[in-house]
Amino acid sequence: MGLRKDFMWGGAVAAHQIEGGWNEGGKGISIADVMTAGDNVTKTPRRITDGVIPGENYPNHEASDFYHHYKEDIALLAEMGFKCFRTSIAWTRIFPKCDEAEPNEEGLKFYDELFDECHKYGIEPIVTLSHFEMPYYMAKHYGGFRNRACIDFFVKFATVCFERYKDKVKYWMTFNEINNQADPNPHHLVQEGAILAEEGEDLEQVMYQSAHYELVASALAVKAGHAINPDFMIGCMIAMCPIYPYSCKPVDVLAAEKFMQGKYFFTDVHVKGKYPNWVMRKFERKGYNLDITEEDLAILAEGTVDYIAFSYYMSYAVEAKETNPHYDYTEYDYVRNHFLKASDWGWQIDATGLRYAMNWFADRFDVPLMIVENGFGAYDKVEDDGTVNDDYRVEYLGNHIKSMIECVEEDGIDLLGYTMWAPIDIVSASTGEMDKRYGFVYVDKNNAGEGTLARSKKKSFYWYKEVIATNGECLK
Ligand code: BGP
Repeated sequence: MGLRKDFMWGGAVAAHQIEGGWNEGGKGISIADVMTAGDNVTKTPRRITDGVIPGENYPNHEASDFYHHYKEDIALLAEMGFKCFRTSIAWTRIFPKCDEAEPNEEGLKFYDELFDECHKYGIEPIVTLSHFEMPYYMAKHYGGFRNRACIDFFVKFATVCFERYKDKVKYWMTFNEINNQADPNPHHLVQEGAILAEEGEDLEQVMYQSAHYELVASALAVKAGHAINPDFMIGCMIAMCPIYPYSCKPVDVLAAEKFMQGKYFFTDVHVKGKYPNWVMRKFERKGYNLDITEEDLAILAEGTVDYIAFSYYMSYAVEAKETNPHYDYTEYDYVRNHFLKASDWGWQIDATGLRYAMNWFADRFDVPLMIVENGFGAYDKVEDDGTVNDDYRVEYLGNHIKSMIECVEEDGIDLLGYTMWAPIDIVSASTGEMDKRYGFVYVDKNNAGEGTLARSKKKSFYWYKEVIATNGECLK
């Protein structure tokens, strides 16, 4: 009973949200570097600009300045007893444009030093290859992943990383939250790597085509990685927000199931190596003529992943609509679940949903799971004495970790680790805010970019240290 002795406790971040140093060390511009800051209070969304425009506020340019603070930050994680640390390799540090013949040595060296710093404390680095930070040049010049040419750029980037870090990194993920684009809105399409659709194009069709190329790129990377080091564990990374039926009316139950299929078929392709039948039927019904070759399908079958990594923040609910006879998930709107409270950003808090989601995965896929994101974005208040009493964060994380432990103890689910999001305050991916804070470590910087960048420990810092030290037993 209990979690395995070598359970990987840790935290997760992404390069573009924490590093800063956007134009240092030979780094190229990524798509995150052309996204402005949004604001939850005024409901201002992030904008994607045409290149870097002087005078705009681009929060990822400096972010939490981990590029210059990483030694101090890793020491803080070590003090909490971290066993692992998940981050991404900024693609544009390695290939600033995407199509260069040779990688940028200075970028490779930065991650050598970062991974060495982790190992110094016995912290295992866990690496995402593509986390919402595709080269901007690739988006502009090639059209991002809607262009088959980008498969080769990704596989080359992945291969360079696998070869360089084969003795320093064992756990990898290919594309972060690849299934976010299943909601084919422009923001997600840009983050996942298909640059904006042209006027009049069918967004959903663009999404399926670029998602297919990403899935092929992922499968090729898995094959390349296993050839370089057979001990590598290479996973997919899925954004898991379970979708509940709004009522027990059979049509609502079916609507929720069809919605789950629509959002999570990416997992079928990654783990089982093939598309479910409904996907092909849908392409026929919608008249989508996609570039999916027999060779691609063979690659998908060969490049299956070793584990499922997933993020979990919230759950949704959906109600059937008479106007949607095909139960097409893109035509539904989420409905409010009145049994749940929500964060200040409207994310519905549901620790039980984590157990539901893990059982859903475990029933369908015979590979281990890893929770690689789970956290509570909140406004923190710094008291006069400098402390941050973030009991709400402890409550959120504690309830989710308890649910996770039940999955292992009662449901027998094979779980490799838990990396909460995000141990140090960083820039929010969806809103570009600094004030949407997740950390155990406070970073003195606000939405306008003002602050000293000084780090300080919140109350939750000491709580998580105890959770790790007792392997979760202190929560029982
Ligand atoms: C996931 C992303 C992360 C992260 C997290 C929290 O979707 O993988 O990059 O940011 O969500 O979201 P946000 O930062 O928008 O609060």
